[in-house]
Amino acid sequence: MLTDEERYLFDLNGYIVLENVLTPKEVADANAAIDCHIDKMRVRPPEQSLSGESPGLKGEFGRGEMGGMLAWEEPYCLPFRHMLAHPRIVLALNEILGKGFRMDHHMFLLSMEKGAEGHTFHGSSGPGFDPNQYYIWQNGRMHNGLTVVTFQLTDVNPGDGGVSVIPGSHKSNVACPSSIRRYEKHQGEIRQVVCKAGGAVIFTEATTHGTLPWTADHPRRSILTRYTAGNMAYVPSYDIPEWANERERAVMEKPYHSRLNRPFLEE
Ligand SMILES: O=C(O)CCC(=O)C(=O)O
Repeated sequence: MLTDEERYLFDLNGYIVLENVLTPKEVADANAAIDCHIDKMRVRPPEQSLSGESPGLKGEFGRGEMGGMLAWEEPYCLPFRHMLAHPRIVLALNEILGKGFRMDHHMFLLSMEKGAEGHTFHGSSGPGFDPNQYYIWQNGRMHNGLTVVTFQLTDVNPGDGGVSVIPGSHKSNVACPSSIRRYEKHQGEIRQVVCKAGGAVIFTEATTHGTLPWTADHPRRSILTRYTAGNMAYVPSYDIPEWANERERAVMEKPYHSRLNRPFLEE
């Protein structure tokens, strides 16, 4: 369950920030594991730029990306497996997505050094209905499609850049104009999501969101996992890896109806 404040803010804005989800040691362990695998990081080349050549989003180089951490050798995988089905995240997703929610896209690290480019704004709010990415309030509860959980492994302070949203846009009925998606007009409507290391940002993909170029001296390190409701898949589903324990298996189940003995986590 969300707290009353979290439910109100998620419904109002299309995202919430949970503080202190990870302990400082858990953050340090995750960062140390990344440091040990840093050779696997791939910086997006210019031909795969995400800035759309927008002057406000352009950078000197692309963002860094790295996947596969759930399958790293022990102990390096452990901080990430802990994030996958973290009790606090389970509580929140049981309400946002419903019990039996599943990991849809694999977990990955999004890293940005000072000067890294941003990402044009996108999301599935209006005017058509996107059956994979939506926000609906019906029968006294919310229903969401694809939903992102981002653990911050370094501080995201005001003005640093990083993930940014148009609050309330998950309920918009009108397509977001290109000038706003490209951060060329009405920049004041865009809110950079501030969050200390160890906190987690949860947003529905229906919310118009993007990335502002990174300006801080310290790198951005965010662990992104996209979850969806237990009956749904955005990307083709994958086989459950052998290393998964019962808890991890529950969030990696294939998509099917919850009535068919689908496992679910309480917290
Ligand atoms: O900077 C972020 O965390 C947002 C990234 C994003 O929206 C994307 O990769 O599609």
